[in-house]
Amino acid sequence: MNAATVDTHCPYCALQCGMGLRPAGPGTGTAAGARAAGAPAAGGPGVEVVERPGFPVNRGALCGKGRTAAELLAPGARLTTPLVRNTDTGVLEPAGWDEALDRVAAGLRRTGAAHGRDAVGVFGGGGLTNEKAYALGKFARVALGTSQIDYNGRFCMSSAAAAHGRAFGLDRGLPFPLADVARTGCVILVGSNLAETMPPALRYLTELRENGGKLIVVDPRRTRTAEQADLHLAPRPGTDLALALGLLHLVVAQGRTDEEFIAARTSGWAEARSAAMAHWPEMVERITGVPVPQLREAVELFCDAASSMVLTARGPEQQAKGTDTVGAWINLCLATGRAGRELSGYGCLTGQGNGQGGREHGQKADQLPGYRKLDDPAARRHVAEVWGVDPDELPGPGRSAYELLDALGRDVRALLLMGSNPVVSAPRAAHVEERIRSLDFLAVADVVLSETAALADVVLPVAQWAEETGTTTNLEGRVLLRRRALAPPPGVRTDLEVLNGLAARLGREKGFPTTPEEVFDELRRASAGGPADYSGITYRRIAEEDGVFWPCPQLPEGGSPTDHPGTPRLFLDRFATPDGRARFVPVTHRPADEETDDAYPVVLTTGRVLSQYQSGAQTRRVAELNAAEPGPFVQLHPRLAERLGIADGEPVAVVSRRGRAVAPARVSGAIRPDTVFMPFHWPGEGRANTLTNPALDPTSRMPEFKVCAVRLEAVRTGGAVETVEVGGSERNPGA
Ligand SMILES: Nc1nc2c(c(=O)[nH]1)N[C@H]1C(S)=C(S)[C@@H](COP(=O)(O)OP(=O)(O)OC[C@H]3O[C@@H](n4cnc5c(=O)[nH]c(N)nc54)[C@H](O)[C@@H]3O)O[C@H]1N2
Ligand SMILES: Nc1nc2c(c(=O)[nH]1)N[C@H]1C(S)=C(S)[C@@H](COP(=O)(O)OP(=O)(O)OC[C@H]3O[C@@H](n4cnc5c(=O)[nH]c(N)nc54)[C@H](O)[C@@H]3O)O[C@H]1N2
Ligand code: SF4
Ligand SMILES: [Mo]
Repeated sequence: MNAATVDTHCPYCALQCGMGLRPAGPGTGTAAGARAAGAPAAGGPGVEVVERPGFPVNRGALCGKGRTAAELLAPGARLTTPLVRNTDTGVLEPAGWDEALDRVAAGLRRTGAAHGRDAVGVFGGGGLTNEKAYALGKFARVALGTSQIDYNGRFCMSSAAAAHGRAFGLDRGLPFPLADVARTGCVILVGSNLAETMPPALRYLTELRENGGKLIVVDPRRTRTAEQADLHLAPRPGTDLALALGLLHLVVAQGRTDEEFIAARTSGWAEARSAAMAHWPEMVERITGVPVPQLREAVELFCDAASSMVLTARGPEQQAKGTDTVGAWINLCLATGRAGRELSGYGCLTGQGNGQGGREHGQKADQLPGYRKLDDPAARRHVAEVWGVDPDELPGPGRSAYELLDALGRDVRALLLMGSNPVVSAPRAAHVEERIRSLDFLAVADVVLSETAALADVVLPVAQWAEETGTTTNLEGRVLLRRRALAPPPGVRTDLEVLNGLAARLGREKGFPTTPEEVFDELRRASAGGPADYSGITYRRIAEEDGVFWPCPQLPEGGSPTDHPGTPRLFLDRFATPDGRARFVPVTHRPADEETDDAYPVVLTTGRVLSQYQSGAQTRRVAELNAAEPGPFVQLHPRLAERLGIADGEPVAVVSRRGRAVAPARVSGAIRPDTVFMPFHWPGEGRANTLTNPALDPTSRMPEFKVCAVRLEAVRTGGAVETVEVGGSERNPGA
């Protein structure tokens, strides 16, 4: 690697793969010249992505998204000037930065003055760096004085976060480095399609099996990940809670609990035990469709291993009972002594680039930096002092993401949005889109003209990952440094500069620095003493140590800031609860918010494909990725397709109580016959979120993205629609 190569990390998912960026001439760079149709080719990206084999998490490997990430840096592929809506013509027109920021400040101020501070909302994203997430939360509470801030991480891992907090007293996605996965004895991977969503991580599962370990995958589809498994359980979507309870029932019935561990390190077992005992294996088979012998086999593999892990992702979490579902999997770990020990434990595979750090530093509705609670008087005092404000000035907790979007145009009448594209990614998206259109004022900071930015009154073009320095915290809780490798094109500013400019216009000249390291140093002080303590972490240390795991407090008196080693493994001595014991939570199965019936006899579940990322705002603009997965589809079983008279590739309409979406059928034996799957990366006719159910988990406020009831209609050429009755009686997948 030559001296000009800058070590940094991928802009996309929570694996935060290490990569290098090397200067490239104009018109060159990764897959240069292959930009999405319609994007003017005005100069190349300036840098190209190269491998960084020394970084331990991905050891040089990158997926196609990471490999092509530099494409969007090209000036012709992204926004390079602010856009302001002409009030006469209704058209977005190029404008100068002063005019754009004046318009945003005026729009936010006007709404606050007319309707109260809480009529102004802020919506953030788990892709924002720690510095940005911190500054955005502070901006909402201090510069706007509003309680109405939340972010897309609510749609992501909030159920696992809530369950973590309840059971362990602390929420860090993985309580151990990812590499530990290769050395444990058995992994149950629940609702994660790692092979497509974090491809370089698949090697740890491969190594696990090479080392003699066992892999169990729980997914209603036989995914590329499930194909690697020793045992694949394919439950009906929305029934993971019953499945986990059924396994725990068998553990107890077979006398495979770890009584010593339960007595020494946990509380609440008696209640959780009796709740689980109500879930007989035969009943669980009826609810989930997973045959009892497979349940028994899973228990054997899990308990026979000397150490084992349960890892969950969005499958079991994005349910209106996601918190209880994760709680049930944690109970299984606790009852078998598979937690708080080397190579054993429960972990959540966090999703977005800064999904972990983004949920720690204050862009969440109920939260202050350092994973502190907004309703805790001591937390308010500490953070108010760092911010130089009166604790009484800080607003209280606000609405959760969907509730905030649902309130737009009514209680919340102006919105500043940074790092999300809810027109595509929010549940019941047609309704959300209508709410966004009804706003008095919308400002969006983005790198491209996303579907949501296209509705804004003002669009602010911001710098991208390679053009600014900042930290992210990956799925392991490892704090990483992304380094600036090149300057943004003229006309582009950073998110921190946007917040600084707006704060100044709102009367806060001070307190919103634009230098990332200055923001990080303030974040360190704000987080000091909190659950996610970053005070001992510095940019220099991160660079020297391949990242630092939080908590990493700054040691007092006599110690130097570099003294604390960071915490790769949590809970080995005690859990983070007041008494140090992990808490069992007694949970029982309940049905999905929307069960199938005669009118809507099929289950719809949703998720991701390898080559597109999230709302697709970025990856749909990268030609190589778009060519690999150009559009939406409906994955359905051959028996279901046959009954509909649908051939592979023909359009099929999916109808739910929220709306109707049309996309080509992808006929495949790799899905249950009672279930269809749609990826959610596209807007328009094939938008999966037109269909999804915004029913919320009572604790985490997570929407039920992973299960709703639909019916299918064959779309005949000529436009005529034929509704075909399809029963939901078949249970066993791919059998
Ligand atoms: N290529 C790509 N990679 C990504 C992303 C992306 O958009 N594209 N996004 C990133 C982000 S933010 C996230 S959150 C992660 C998500 O990563 P994953 O959680 O792996 O992704 P999903 O495809 O949403 O869901 C995983 C699996 O859950 C299954 N599933 C559906 N319903 C159920 C159910 O009821 N129970 C169970 N057990 N399984 C079910 C689906 O069939 C799917 O295979 O990926 C990250 N990485
Ligand atoms: N049906 C269904 N819906 C889902 C899910 C599902 O599984 N099924 N998954 C949910 C999950 S887990 C997630 S995480 C959400 C994600 O969905 P979104 O919140 O829509 O996420 P992205 O598409 O990543 O949107 C990020 C936007 O911010 C821009 N951006 C990127 N970096 C920056 C930056 O540094 N600053 C600024 N200002 N902008 C930036 C991007 O260009 C993009 O327009 O979708 C959720 N929606
Ligand atoms: S796995 Fe995630 S972090 Fe790694 S290259 Fe792909 S998108 Fe980037
Ligand atoms: Mo996510």
